[in-house]
Amino acid sequence: KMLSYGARAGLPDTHSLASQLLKIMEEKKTNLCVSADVTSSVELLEIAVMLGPLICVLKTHVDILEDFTSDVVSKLKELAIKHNFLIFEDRKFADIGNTVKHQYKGGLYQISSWAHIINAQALPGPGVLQGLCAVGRPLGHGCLLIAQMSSQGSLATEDYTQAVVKMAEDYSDFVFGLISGSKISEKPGFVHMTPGVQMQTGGDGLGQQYSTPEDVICCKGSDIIIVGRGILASPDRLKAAEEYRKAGWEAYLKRLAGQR
Ligand code: UP6
Repeated sequence: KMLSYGARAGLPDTHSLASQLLKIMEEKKTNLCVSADVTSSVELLEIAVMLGPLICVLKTHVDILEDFTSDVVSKLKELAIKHNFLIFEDRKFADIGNTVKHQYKGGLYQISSWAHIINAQALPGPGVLQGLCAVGRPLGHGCLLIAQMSSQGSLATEDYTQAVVKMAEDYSDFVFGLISGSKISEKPGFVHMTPGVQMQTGGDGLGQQYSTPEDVICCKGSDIIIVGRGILASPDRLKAAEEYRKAGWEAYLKRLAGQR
């Protein structure tokens, strides 16, 4: 039997950040993460203001901002509190523990001071998590391990993916879920987040491959849809985001009802 987001939030071995996220999803009736892939800070904040009420997570790539300042991320933090969403910096850490520790805590972006969620490639082995955990765990932050990618020809296949799931489960004091195309861990507290989502299947000419919200949530059993250009490229971003929220939520209800 499939458990609701709310029920999974209350399981004893669910990571506290996963609990917080699952509760937000249940409360706001949303499994939508918007990928705010823009190069201007004003536009990033506009997205957070406008779409904040509709999302559970705001995903950023702060290193593509042309005008990054610490002020932008403090405003983002305020908006996250106001609208009750989490901030996910999609940094995809992929180096030895000592290096990622510095990349997470320091430099220009000081990611650990504002992002609730980060992610990492498993390729370097557990050291990448040990380094990130040393910085993020005392702050109550959490990490998603990348078990699969949405891009064509991804080398993260079968055995690799299985090894990532094991690594994630072994480090569940800091890792609270996975980036994947479908539900691949049986741990009920784990959150699966899936990028490469649009209303129509297809691609972008640079290797991206799209699945629909219905397929990702209802058929593949993932928990959260990550949508960038499906919303950002729309002339009416608010309307588009509401369509994705609704599609994602209805797919979840359909799966809960066991229609598939
Ligand atoms: N992303 C993927 N695929 C992955 C991992 N991450 O697309 O396997 C990220 C991209 C981008 C977003 O870096 O920020 O998700 C997808 O954007 P899109 O919806 O505009 O294609």
